[in-house]
Amino acid sequence: MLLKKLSGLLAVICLFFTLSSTLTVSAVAVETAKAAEHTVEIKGMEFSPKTLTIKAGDKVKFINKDSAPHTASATDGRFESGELAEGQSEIVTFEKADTYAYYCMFHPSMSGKIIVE
Ligand SMILES: [Cu+2]
Repeated sequence: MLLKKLSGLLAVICLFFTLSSTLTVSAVAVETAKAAEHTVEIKGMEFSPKTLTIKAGDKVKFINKDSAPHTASATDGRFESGELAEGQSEIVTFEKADTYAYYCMFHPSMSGKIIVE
């Protein structure tokens, strides 16, 4: 009788540990799959960092910290921030691995690159 009770308790404990380890594993998987968000500052008529390497699916936030308006515009048109006044930002998601060159429409000598791996 006692043995029966004990084995029942043991089964419950085993089930608990199985469930909790499963939950832990899935939580880690979700964490890893979560896309990262990076920031490119537009400051002093430059994109910083000028070259940024990210993973496919990651987001990049372009934020203008100059008093002059700027844009982050892909040279081939694949993304476009639109005009960003001081303090404004635009978030772009990069789904496909490739190299994306961009510049500022108002100041074409300002250029940068996003490398998506
Ligand atoms: Cu500009």
